[in-house]
Amino acid sequence: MPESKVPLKEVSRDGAINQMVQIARLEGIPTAWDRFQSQQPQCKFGWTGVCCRLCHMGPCRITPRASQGICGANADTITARNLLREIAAGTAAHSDHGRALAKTLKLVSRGQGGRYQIADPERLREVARVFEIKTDGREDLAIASDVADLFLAQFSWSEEPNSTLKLAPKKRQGVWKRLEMEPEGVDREVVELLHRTNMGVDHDYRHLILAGLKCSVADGWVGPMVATLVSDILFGTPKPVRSRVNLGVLSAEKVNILVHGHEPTLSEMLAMASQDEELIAYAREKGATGINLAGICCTANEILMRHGLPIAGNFLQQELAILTGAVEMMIVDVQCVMPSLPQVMRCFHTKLVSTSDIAHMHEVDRIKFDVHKGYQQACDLIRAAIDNFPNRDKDRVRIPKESMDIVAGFSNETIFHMLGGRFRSTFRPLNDAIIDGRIRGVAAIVGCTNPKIKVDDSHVRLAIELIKHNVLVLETGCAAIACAKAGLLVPEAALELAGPTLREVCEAVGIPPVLHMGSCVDNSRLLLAATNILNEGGLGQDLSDLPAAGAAPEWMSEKAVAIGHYFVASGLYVVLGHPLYVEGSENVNQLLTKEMEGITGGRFEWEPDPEEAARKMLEHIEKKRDALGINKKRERKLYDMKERRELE
Ligand code: CUV
Ligand code: SF4
Repeated sequence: MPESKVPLKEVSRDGAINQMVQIARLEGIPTAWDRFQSQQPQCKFGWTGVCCRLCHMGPCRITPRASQGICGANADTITARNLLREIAAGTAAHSDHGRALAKTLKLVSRGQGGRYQIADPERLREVARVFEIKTDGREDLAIASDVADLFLAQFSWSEEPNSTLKLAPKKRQGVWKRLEMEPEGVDREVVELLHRTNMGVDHDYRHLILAGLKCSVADGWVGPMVATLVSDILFGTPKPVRSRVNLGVLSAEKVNILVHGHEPTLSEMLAMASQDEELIAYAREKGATGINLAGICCTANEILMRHGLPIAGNFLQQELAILTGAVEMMIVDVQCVMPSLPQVMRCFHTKLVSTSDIAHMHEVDRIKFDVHKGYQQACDLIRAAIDNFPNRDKDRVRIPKESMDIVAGFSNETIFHMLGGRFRSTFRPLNDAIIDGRIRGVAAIVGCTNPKIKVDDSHVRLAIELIKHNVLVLETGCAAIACAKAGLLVPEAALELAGPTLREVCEAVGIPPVLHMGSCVDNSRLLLAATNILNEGGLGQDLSDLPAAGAAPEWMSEKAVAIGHYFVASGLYVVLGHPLYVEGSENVNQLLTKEMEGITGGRFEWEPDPEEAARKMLEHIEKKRDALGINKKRERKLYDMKERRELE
């Protein structure tokens, strides 16, 4: 169990965060770090996963003098069951997001989508073809209707494994079949986990963990996959865009509106409405110079990728954004929205509006979002935000100066295009670079920020260490925002930090060494990127053969638990910056961190030190390179690697 250290002054490597936390303390407005402190010491039983309250004979906990709960469940059963419930919750969250988008696509196909339309017909047809939906001679809307039906059918039970699994490499599909790990509907898998973990059902920790992995496959390869594909169809497939990131993007003169949460549906309309001439004129009437729409967390990533709109911050900056005193309105929907926001809001003029039927906050305004009226609702919200501008107390505005350039929007389609150059779309140059060792491998850094860790610090140090050793880094979610704030997502600056051969490749193609691939649901893009590399040839048959590794150094969400599991179920090596709540069971811990490699080909590792995490990921990557035989011809280079390590 790691010690929870309480950072007081330097809670983050980001100066904007430190500055705002100090201001909050001076003004007596509590933030996550203060509450973190008042939670110390955090419950040891919770930390190690051995507290059970699955039935009302309990709550029970495993202690040196009580090795079983009242029903006889031991530490293995209890930690495994608790873990499964986290996976189920994370999967449920992602899948609701995917389903909401598929429903919107269905409405659009019926002509009931209001201002929503098929923004990327080419992507629609490409997706339809993958799923053997007829496209020739058919209207976009007819195709969209079939695609939406197919996607909506992925959630409920079907007799067949989920259709979207076929996006995975053939060999991996075979592994899932052999392990009986093919999901048959996302809802079904979530329900089954809840059933299995109900008092008195599944008690074998191995059997439980494998079920958890099956559900996680329904997460990664189904729910978020649907979310990403439909977002691309409805809102456009991301292309590289330049923008800015950090609290400094807030404007002292403009009406600041923040979107925060996850579903991109309403934020798309807000992005459109924020350009409306009439509304901009209205903002001027109220004394502002314009409208500044920016984002927090994953909604931010969505509007950044597709509209180049700025990002105000990642997860732990949500309270701090309001604390700048410059935010007229924060519009939230679902997931990662802290319940503390109304309390911070009340200290300022900021209006908080919740927009999801399933996410209310006490005494907070809400609207009932309606796809059909989406654009009108967006206009109304912006108007209300403008009306709030005169209430801003200019003397209490303190916007940190920090803001950084960022290039984002690296969808697979874009990477194909950039790598292939003018003549054809292909991943070949990337594979060649990996095979000849100029790029050692590919690493994904994903996930949240967490007050247990100096905010952003592990993300940034891990990324720097990896690119220094010629590993191409792919990022999503708050990890991408963290590295963006540190300047790693601008080609120029970051290339200085990259190893010489990675730099050479990136310069030739014109990409940064750290690629922003989107929001958390876009971790599906990471799975597809890995699959594309594999399909390009020369690097094995299965995802577990790839010189690749994943990490979530500062994660906090149950969604991250599900994500970690689907990476492992896909055969990948995943390093978490702090362990899952399983350390109370030696067996479960061993299964996840050691034995799993012999089952799915992937496994977990817990490693709080980012440089050490990088070293372990590199070691894994070199191990895979050795197994592929691509290190043989390069004895000299391999020797250099070893030599370098010895020197360190
Ligand atoms: Ni969905 S899940 S804190 S916003 S990455 Fe950010 Fe990303 Fe974690 Fe949440
Ligand atoms: Fe205790 Fe067993 Fe009930 Fe859990 S399920 S609370 S261990 S009696």
